[in-house]
Formats: sequence, C-alpha cells, structure tokens
Amino acid sequence: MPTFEYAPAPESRSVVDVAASYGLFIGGEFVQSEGGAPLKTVNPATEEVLAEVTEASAADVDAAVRAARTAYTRVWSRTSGADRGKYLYRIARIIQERAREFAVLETLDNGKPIRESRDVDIPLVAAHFFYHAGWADKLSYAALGEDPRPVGVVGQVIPWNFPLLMLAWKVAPALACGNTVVLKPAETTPLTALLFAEVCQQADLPPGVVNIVTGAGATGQALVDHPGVDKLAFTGSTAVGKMIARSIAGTRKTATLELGGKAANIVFDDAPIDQAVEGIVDGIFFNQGHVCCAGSRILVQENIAEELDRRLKRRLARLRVGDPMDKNTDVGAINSRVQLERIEEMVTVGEAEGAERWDSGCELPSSGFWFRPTVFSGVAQSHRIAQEEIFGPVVSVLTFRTPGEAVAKANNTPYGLSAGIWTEKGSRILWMADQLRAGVVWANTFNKFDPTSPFGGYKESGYGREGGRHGLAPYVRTSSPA
Ligand code: TAP
Repeated sequence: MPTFEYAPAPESRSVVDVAASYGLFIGGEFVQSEGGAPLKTVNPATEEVLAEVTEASAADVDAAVRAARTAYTRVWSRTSGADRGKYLYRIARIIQERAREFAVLETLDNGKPIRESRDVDIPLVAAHFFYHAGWADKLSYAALGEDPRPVGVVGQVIPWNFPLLMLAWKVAPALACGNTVVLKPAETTPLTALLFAEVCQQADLPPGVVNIVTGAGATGQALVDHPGVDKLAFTGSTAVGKMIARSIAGTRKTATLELGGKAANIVFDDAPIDQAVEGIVDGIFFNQGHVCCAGSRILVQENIAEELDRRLKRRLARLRVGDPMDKNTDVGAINSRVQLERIEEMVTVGEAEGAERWDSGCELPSSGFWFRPTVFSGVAQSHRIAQEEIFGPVVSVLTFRTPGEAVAKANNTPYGLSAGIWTEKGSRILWMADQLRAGVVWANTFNKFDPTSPFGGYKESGYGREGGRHGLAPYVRTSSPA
C-alpha cells in the first residue's frame, strides 16, 4: 500500500499544524485511499475549510480490518496485560503533553468553546486512558467471568459531539482488554482522531492495533458489514443504531449501542434555586446542547415554575454566544449546517404545537452556524419537543405537582439515558433514582463524567455500558460469564 505524503497546510497555525490533506491510518502509517473520495472538513464557526480528508472506500475498510486482524493475531493478543497497560499509560501521557494542540484542534473542527475542550474534553480523554491502563493487567479481578479473553477485531463508529472523548471511550477499553480496533470518526470532525493516530505512532504502539478510517455513513456501514469484524461499538443516533442492530442480526457479531436521549432535569420546590439554574444551564447549554445526556427537558414543581423561569431567563441573557476560540465564550458554534437546520426545524415544530418560545436575543456572528439559547414553556408531554431529541441549545419546560408525577413525566419518552434531580431531601433522591428509567441519575449536579462510572442507556438509548468495570465486559469473552 503506498504511503501518504503530507501536503503543507495553507496557513500555519500557532498551536497546531493542520495539514491540507490527510490519508487513512492503516497498519501504523498514513496511506492513500484505494478508490475513496476527498471530503472537506469545515470550521463551523467560520465556514472555512480546515483540511481535506479521505472518504474511505469498502476496499480501505477491508485493508484496515485485515491490518487489525494481523496485529491481533501476531502481536496484541500475545502482548501481556502489563505491557498493554504501559502503552496505554504512554498514550495518556502524550495526550497530556499535547493537550493544548488537541484542545485547539477540537475547537476548530467541532465549534465547542475552547474552555470546554481545554478543561473538560481533553482532561477526560487522558483520564480515560490512565484508568484503562490500570485495568489491562487486572482483568481477572474485574469480576467479568472466568478467564477473560479479548473478542478480536472491534469496529467502532463515533459521532461528532465529543470527537476525541468518544474515541477514548471506545479505544481505551478495547485495547486494555487485548482487542485491536478499526475506528471511524464522524464525517464533520475527523481531525483529532487523525492527530490521535500520530500519538499512536509516537507511543510506538504496534502497527495495526489502532486503525482510523475517515468517511461518512457509507464507510461506517462498510465497517458494520465487514465479515472480519468480531464486535461493534457504536455511539450515535437511535435511527442509525437500529440500522446497525438490523445489519448484524443473525451474524456472530456482538454490539454495544450508545444512542440518543431526552433527559429530564427535575427541580423540586426545596432546591437551592440558583444552584439549580446553574445546573440547568450546564445541563443543556454545555457543548451547545450537542450532548446525548443533555437535560433537554426541565420538569419544575408548579409552585416555583414562575420564579425559576424568571431566574433562568435572566441568566441566559448573560450567556456569550460566539467565537469558540475566545476563553469567555459560553456557547460555541453548531457543528454543521445540517445540524443547524435540524434544530431550526424542531423549533418551528415547537411553535406550531403551541409552546411559547423565548430566546436570549444575543447578537450572533455573521458567518458560521449559530443558535441562540432557547426556552420553550407551556410544553405538553405529547409535543414533539418533549419527546424527540433536538441536540441543540433548546430546552422544553414542563411542570409537575408531586414526586410521582415527576417520575411519570420523566419516564414518558422512548429514551432512558440520564436524569437530574434538584432537592434538599436525601430520601427523595434515593426514591427517585430507583424509579427513574435512566442509566445515569445525577443529584444536585448535572453532566458530571468520570471514567470509573459506567455510562449507558435503557430503552431506545441503547444497550451496553462504557466506563467502569462494566465497560470492560463487552470487550471480553469468558468461559463462564459473570
Ligand atoms: P449519527 O448520524 O447516528 O452518526 C454517528 C456515526 O455513525 C457517524 O460516524 C456517522 O457517520 C455514522 N453513520 C451514519 N450512518 C451510518 C450507517 N448506516 N452505518 C454505520 N455508521 C453510520 O449520529 P450523529 O448525528 O453523528 O450524533 C448525534 C447522535 O448521537 C444523537 O442522537 C446523540 O444523542 C447520539 N449520541 C449518543 C451518545 C451516547 S453515549 N449515548 C453520545 C454522543 C452522541 P457520519 O459522520 O458521516 O454521519
């Protein structure tokens, strides 16, 4: 396979070098595609083309799966847990050393505020590799069943909202357990995955243990359909998750699916209200609301609904929307024109359904993709904006009178990924957490992540867990399951 020559970047960037074009990372090197097409990746805050990447063809996916199989058979399945751990530690350290580069590149390609990529995404990525480095030689003590062995070659498909973090959630446990991977990043955010490929080289990771094929849905489908893949790990929309489940039905492949959500952030009348307002802001306006577990529905106890509405809107009017590279920015750019159109469409639907729309009225930059923090009140449970994921900075407010009614309303969507509770009463928190059909329940906080905590959904939010001891289970087979 020919190696890929880097073309120089059109303009030099002070912190991170973005090449004009990128090949695919297969077998430990950047290679040219066999029959793939070029694909442009754009800075959503400026609409400027950042780089040209490759839309990998089925032949490229085949080459990547073969490279992963060879690396699995000849090297990685024979590498001791202690040595796998050393590679993962090395990767974690390099990510820390290159954190600034990663943060800037993530913000350029995704549109999220630099404060978030710098303080949240990249530190969590490093933490995820450190955590799994620790597991690599202790799998027998993880209560996974007898004699845990790797599954083999894993195909991984990830979305654009946390590009490098979703890569870490996929790659770190797979490698810790002794598998090799072929990963497809999202079409609109491939750059940090390609920088991660450089990190693999820098860490001397054996060639073929990690392979990265950029591309759009067809590349993902080629990976899903490839007969050489033993297991699939997917994060993305429920619609594509269902297609994947159908595609692999009746094959030997197993899958974990991390899909959409419509979380309730539930505020009781005894909650510290200003703290709850901050939790709501973090819950839905963090990462422009492009968060699967976003608190996209506020359920507020009826007797404090007006007060909460007033304080929330006063707070939202002060949020800064704009240049993601500015450290004072609170809400960055919407990741793509397509996503912006989806958000606009759902907001039109909300108005047509009769809900009352309010937005923060802030100025928006003249180019790029932007959406103002938006609140819908007077929302009924049957409204589409109360049932469907919007995946943007838009929150729907519903009211309740009793804890039982709050639980019924919170559970009344097809999803079951996360929920938040704001109350001073510990007993109520425990009761609610037991009743809510949500994989993660936060109390008096929201959107807190930690590699030690298993994350995943109920119902149409998918199956399987990522993180913690439970997140290792999908990456091993055992002679007798735990
Ligand atoms: P999707 O459109 O489902 O895309 C996810 C990934 O699948 C992308 O890499 C995509 O490629 C690829 N893909 C598209 N069609 C495919 C096919 N037929 N076969 C295989 N792969 C295919 O979702 P999105 O818009 O990127 O992400 C938003 C969704 O992800 C939201 O619903 C959100 O809730 C969910 N999400 C869930 C979680 C967890 S942990 N539950 C975390 C983050 C996001 P392209 O990039 O080319 O479309």
